[in-house]
Amino acid sequence: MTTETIKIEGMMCGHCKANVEKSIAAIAGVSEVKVDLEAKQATVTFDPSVADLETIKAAVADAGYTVVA
Ligand SMILES: [Cu+2]
Repeated sequence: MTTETIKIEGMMCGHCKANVEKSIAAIAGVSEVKVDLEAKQATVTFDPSVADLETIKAAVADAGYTVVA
């Protein structure tokens, strides 16, 4: 398992937070996701042999938010 933190712009409220969490949690290989609305970041724990950071970032973008790092 590996844990990565990604910075996300565009999350305004608890609904956005839930949206991002749901989108990331739906990816195969992701075991845990925590979104911090105030810090504008998501901390994701995943199995790197199944999921990768690019897939996770793409899911955030697909949900309508901007990955900045
Ligand atoms: Cu919102």
